[in-house]
Amino acid sequence: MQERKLKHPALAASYERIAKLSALPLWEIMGDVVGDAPSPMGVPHLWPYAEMRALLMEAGRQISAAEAERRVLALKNPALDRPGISQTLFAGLQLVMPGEIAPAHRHAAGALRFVLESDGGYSAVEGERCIMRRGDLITTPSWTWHDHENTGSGPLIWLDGLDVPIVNFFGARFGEDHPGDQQPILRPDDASVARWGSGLRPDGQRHDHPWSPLLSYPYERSRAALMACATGTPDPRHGFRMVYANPLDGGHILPTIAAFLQFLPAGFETAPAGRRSRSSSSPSRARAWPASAMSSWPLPRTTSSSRRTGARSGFRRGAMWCCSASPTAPPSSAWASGARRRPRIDPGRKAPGRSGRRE
Ligand code: 1HN
Repeated sequence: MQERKLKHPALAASYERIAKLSALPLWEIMGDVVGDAPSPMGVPHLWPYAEMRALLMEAGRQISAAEAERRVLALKNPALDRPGISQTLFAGLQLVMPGEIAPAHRHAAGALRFVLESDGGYSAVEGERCIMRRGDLITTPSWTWHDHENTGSGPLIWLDGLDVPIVNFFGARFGEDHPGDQQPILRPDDASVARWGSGLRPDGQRHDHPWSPLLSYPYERSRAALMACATGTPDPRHGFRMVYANPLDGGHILPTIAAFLQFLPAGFETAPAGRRSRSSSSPSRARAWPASAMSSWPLPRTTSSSRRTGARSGFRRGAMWCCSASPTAPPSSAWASGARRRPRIDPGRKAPGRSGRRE
């Protein structure tokens, strides 16, 4: 109160007494409380994949997945004082080397994985392996057991997106380790895709959760859908964009995180985000895009950069990014900070039907 210019300086003495009771006169600070425009604290930023990947691979030589628990390079928005690409969204690049397991745990934070490199591997979520192929989107809803394994011969790398900042804002940071390095597998691989991902649903089965029952959105299908729908004039700001949807209600994949698959044809330049289409009159944006501009695959992007120029950026491709919506309910059990991990390796334990793992 003291530093700011008061609207009613004559009331300063009262303000002092109000402050002594740890209270504030709202009429002096109304603009700060309700504001007249959104004021995100993050700034647009680009993390170059080639350089990030080199450091991730270096970490792969320095620390094992088991030792790290999660070998993740967490992205930090330069304008924020903690990990997170925005006020509401954590993102990181995760590496699992051939034969490695990232051990099973669960936590209040929900997650998505967008697979960048895979030669074989999966993320097991609540008793089901979601096979990780390049471009696949996999979710880990709040409080579901999850562990990852690289069953291939090359690095397994993906982009993690978590609602950690939202969960922490609500003081709901819970987590728990599974007693084994891997959880028991209860259903066939990619069971959620068979059960919920074909326009049918298992008759008589309910899905009483605030997230999509689909845990995996295989890229082969998503890309085919996007390309089939990418006809006519692209949206001036988003290009051709589709929402990863909950097949039951059309909602987003998770209560706190939405995901989109976006295609910007070669040469297409987006109009500034957040502004109404001044640009829709631009001839370059008003035209339909030929099939020849529709090759290549969408890549993930996590910045809020207003300019995405496929042709100039060198990857004539689309983009995917994520945003946060509303919070999830906190789970029931706690993951005490500090001394918490189970004994790391249980040598007597083996996952069913698997061998040759390095640990
Ligand atoms: C986590 O559990 C994973 O399970 C990845 O793969 C990133 C970032 C913050 C907190 C927990 C994972 C994470 C994380």
